Amino acid sequence: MSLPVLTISPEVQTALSSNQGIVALESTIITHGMPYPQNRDTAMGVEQAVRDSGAIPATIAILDGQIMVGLDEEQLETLARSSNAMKLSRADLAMALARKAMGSTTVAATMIIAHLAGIKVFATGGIGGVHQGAELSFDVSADLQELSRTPVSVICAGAKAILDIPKTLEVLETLGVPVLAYGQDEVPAFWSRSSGLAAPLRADKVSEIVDFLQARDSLQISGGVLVTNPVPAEAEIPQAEMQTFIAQAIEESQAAGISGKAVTPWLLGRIVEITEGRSLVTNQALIINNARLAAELAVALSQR
Ligand code: PSU
Ligand code: MN
Repeated sequence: MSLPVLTISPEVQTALSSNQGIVALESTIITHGMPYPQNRDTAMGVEQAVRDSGAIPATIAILDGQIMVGLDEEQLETLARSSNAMKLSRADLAMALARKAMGSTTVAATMIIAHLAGIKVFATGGIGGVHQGAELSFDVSADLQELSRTPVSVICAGAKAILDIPKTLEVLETLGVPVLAYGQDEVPAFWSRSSGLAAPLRADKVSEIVDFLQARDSLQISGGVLVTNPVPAEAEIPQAEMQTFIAQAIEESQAAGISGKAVTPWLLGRIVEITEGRSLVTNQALIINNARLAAELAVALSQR
């Protein structure tokens, strides 16, 4: 048995050995979450936001079967332009290595690699969860299981409102995953600040999250933590407005027979079209907002 060799960029390597704050970033949002060139611009903007807040970004992806932890600009461009990257989760991550393929990592796969690299904080847009109609389709993202087992703190803007948020919260509770809302009582709903659902836990300051993580460690409770950070007010699309767009997209996806891994990318793409790009602007704003909070957390953790 040998560990898969990680190709860690020089910058991330230096940050690891000098105990600087590092923020892992996923790549499925680049290959399957946004169109080109907004995907590239967002990825670069997110990296910049991490730097501006004093941490080092580590975007994770598979290139030619190599696990990359930290991408340079050219590698990011290659990924952003690609149309054949595999969307990788826990189940298929190893196949991209075996085939020496190009692949992007979902929340689940990014957590696995971040943990292998020794990175404790990860920023994304929204996690996968329980899909609407899951009682028939059984479509529940592998992200939820991963949160229960892999010790990485994931900063997101809540579960995407294309999901069944109450069921997603129930499954997270069953799996023992703490869900914190940052600065408010409600769990945010990705494009919207409110979901109408009370968050199980709340934190108002980064230091409170650090205290919570340290208390968990002292109890030897392993697994991930989900911090949900509401989209900035000026960029949000209110839930009532979003609901009609989402319902239309889901209805169309069912009529078109979309299933499996294709569901999330298809819905996100269709919602960008239906909202004439407005959802994309919101998506960019929320992920940058999450990158900032993640960087603050990574820096605070490295200082304790
Ligand atoms: N949030 C976004 N865009 C995305 C995703 C989340 O705004 O592309 C991706 C994440 O990588 C997440 C994945 O892990 O969708 C979930 O896919 P699935 O539902 O197939 O597990
Ligand atoms: Mn699924």
